[in-house]
Amino acid sequence: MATKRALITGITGQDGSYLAELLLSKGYEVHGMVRRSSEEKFERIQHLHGKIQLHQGDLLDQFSLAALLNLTKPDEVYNLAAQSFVPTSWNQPVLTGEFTALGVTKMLEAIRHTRPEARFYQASSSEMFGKVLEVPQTEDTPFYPRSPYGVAKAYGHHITVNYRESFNLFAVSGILFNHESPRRGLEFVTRKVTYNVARIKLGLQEKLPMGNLDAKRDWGFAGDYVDAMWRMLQQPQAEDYVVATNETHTVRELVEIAFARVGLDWEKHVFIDPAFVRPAEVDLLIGDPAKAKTKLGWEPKVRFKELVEMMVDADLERVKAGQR
Ligand code: NAP
Ligand code: F7E
Repeated sequence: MATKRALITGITGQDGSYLAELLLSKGYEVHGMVRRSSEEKFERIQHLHGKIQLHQGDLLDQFSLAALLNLTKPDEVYNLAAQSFVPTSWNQPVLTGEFTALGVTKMLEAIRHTRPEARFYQASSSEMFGKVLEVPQTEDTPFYPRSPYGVAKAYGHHITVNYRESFNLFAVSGILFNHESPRRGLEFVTRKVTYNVARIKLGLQEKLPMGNLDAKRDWGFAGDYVDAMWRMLQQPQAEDYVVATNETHTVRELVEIAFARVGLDWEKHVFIDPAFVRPAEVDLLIGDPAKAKTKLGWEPKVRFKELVEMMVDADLERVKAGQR
């Protein structure tokens, strides 16, 4: 069988790095789109150097997308690139809309005109459910986004469905709930906690400022979730799927488990700093992945406590080695 080719936007991000590993393990030729930067670090994919092919492009530049599709001729396109941090979306709502919403249309247009046979995955988000209208959330739960990021992702979801229905593209929207790993960005709550717990344990700092400890999330492991993305593109029909663990936990539980892992009492170190409280909150997320289980044969392998402990252990090693 001919080698399959995949193009990943956002390959330098958390999910991009795990997806690239997964596709390589399946024998794919993997191409990644990267933004031009004054310093190319690409830390998350350093270990894949020589195994993947990187090309410059930007979601804001329609022609760069079409050129990349012409050059790489992918069978599958995974659109993971986005401005993905919710608080930044209140400070830079227009930029968030350009990347996270209109960027999807730019990619879909590029596919439609240059590579219509490619299968397309759009990285949609549980943030679209926001002020939830149903518990647990399924593929049929209506959206009520609570941030410019959530609004932009809702646009990305709808335009993906619209291009599937209008132009018969194989385009799917994966509605993924929070997923984390030792490669998670330091500003997201799980990694913020595990990294700072490691620093506190090693005597490098004393206190940890936090926002809303009552918020509830359905947290899974990024390595499990990229497998669901791939499975969606192997189906006979393009459909949308919720990917979640069907468990919800508070930020407080996250903090408790992380500090307990290193034998510390979180209440001696954590304080609430209003700077980390959001203008509008998503209070409760819990997804129902029944469709993914039935149709994709997908189930999460790593559960919440194991995930948090894995991240604390990894951060302890990193901080001891003087790394971030
Ligand atoms: P991430 O670590 O923040 O990575 C985002 C990626 O997008 C980075 O590679 C970044 O490149 C790239 N990017 C941003 N703007 C771009 C632009 N204009 N042109 C080209 N590339 C651009 O995000 P993640 O956690 O891996 O998430 C992957 C995707 O899934 C995102 O779309 C996110 O919104 C969505 N999602 C994530 C979760 C989650 O819990 N992780 C849940 C649901 C949906 P640089 O390295 O150059 O910044
Ligand atoms: O916040 C609360 C905060 O920033 C989780 C992105 O991947 O998942 C992610 O979005 C919760 C929120 O992720 C702090 O208020 C408390 O309720 O880790 P987060 P997020 O906003 O859920 C979705 C599915 C995506 O699609 C996004 O791209 O934790 N929280 N105290 C805090 N959050 C942060 N960041 N920092 C705090 O100090």
